[in-house]
Amino acid sequence: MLNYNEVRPGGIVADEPLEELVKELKRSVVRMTEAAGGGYIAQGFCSAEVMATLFYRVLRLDPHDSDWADRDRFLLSVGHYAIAVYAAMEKLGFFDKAMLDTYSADGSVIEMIGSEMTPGIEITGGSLAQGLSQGVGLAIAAKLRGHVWRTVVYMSDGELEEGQTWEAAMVAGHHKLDNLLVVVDVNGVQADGRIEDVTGILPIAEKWQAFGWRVLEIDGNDLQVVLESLTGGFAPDGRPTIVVANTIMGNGVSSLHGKPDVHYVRWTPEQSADALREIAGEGAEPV
Ligand SMILES: Cc1ncc(C[n+]2csc(CCOP(=O)(O)OP(=O)(O)O)c2C)c(N)n1
Repeated sequence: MLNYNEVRPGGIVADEPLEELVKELKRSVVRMTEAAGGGYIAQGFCSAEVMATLFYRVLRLDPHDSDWADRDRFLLSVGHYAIAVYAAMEKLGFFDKAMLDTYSADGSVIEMIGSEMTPGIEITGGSLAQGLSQGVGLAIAAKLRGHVWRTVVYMSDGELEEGQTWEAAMVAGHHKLDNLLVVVDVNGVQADGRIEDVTGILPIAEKWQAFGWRVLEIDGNDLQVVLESLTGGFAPDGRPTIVVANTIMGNGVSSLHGKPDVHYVRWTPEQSADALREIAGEGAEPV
């Protein structure tokens, strides 16, 4: 049996400390929202540790790689988290830094919701809960065709409220897709309020286990824990893996903490300047 963790070790910015890469990613998130006057800021910050780890330590995704057809497949199911993905992809050389300033602008290929128009984005993610089905298809295809690339699907707890997710989960367990890794961001809220007030999804781990998955439940904002979990993310025993990453909405930006209405944020230049100070370790402490 293949060990998919060994198939693609390391990342292409492996020499740069991950802590610094996380800060850089967050600064790029702020830059995008400064130009646009707002955006999915809280999501950019709650997912920063996971996205940095995936793009800089796990995925084989090099836009200059001549072996592009054999890249890992990263599927952003929850399309509005694209802000963090763009930040990571720019660093990897998918597009110029100046393009970050066009986030969500008319005609820009880095749209507010990730779509296949953007270099490196595999699927259009705006209609939520479709990414896992697509990922299952890609993982099955890799096995049928004898490819060693892996499929990683990033999704959110809001998508666990949708039926399509569970059909795909059942199929993945049935086919023992050990080349499939899902990370689900669990920040406890969706567009209409608290997840548990809209449609309860607890317990999460037990549901996936019942569908034949290996489940790792972690603090998704603890960089060391995230790194350990994701670099060993593929199960050695034939099961698909889901990493349940518990996160804090707007993590590290104190003006966003604990607010019920930060799904989409507009902010002032002063607020974004405050956020940059907090990233640099000045000002309020993260919760
Ligand atoms: C199929 C579908 N249903 C509903 C929506 C509307 N919608 C957009 S974002 C969102 C919240 C999703 O929850 P989550 O991604 O957990 O929110 P966040 O982490 O951003 O708080 C919803 C319901 C959608 N885009 N697609």
